[in-house]
Amino acid sequence: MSGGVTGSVRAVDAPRTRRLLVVNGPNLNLLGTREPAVYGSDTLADVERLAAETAAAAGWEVRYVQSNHEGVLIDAIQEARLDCAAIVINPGGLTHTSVALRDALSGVDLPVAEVHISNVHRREEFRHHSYVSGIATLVIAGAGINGYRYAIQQLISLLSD
Ligand code: CA2
Repeated sequence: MSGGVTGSVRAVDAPRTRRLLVVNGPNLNLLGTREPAVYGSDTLADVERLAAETAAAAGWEVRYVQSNHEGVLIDAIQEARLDCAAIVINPGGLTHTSVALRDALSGVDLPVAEVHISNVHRREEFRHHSYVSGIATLVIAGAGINGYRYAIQQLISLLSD
């Protein structure tokens, strides 16, 4: 036994990486192709470009994942624990249904920004509840794709203090 201090190697010994994971959930690959009145005309590629440019302006980088499969999103979130400092997530419809996604986000112990392109509180009742909001550091809804920009700026600001 070395008798040394034990604990979280990442938190205690490793410098925080300047990388964010940007997660987009089910059906967000369809952005810009349908329902422009609700979600605007920007595509997922536009969202990813905006995220990369916003992060780069502060000297950070982003990794993206979009999937229509809950398990793929959960795997990406778990992996982020190793080399990301925070997570920006638009969980899509899983926002309103998924305890498993919430548990994954909660389990990685990173700051989480929940983003919705539309103002979910002006929409159907079933969109008013989020399983993610209760564990999120911040929540942005109704700012269009600029919500991703604001979320990234705020997370970087929090992590730079
Ligand atoms: O406003 C948001 O960003 C949402 O997270 C989008 C989800 C919806 O279930 C949430 O209540 C609010 C839906 C994503 C589906 O996106 C589409 C985009 C274009 C066409 C069809 C679906």
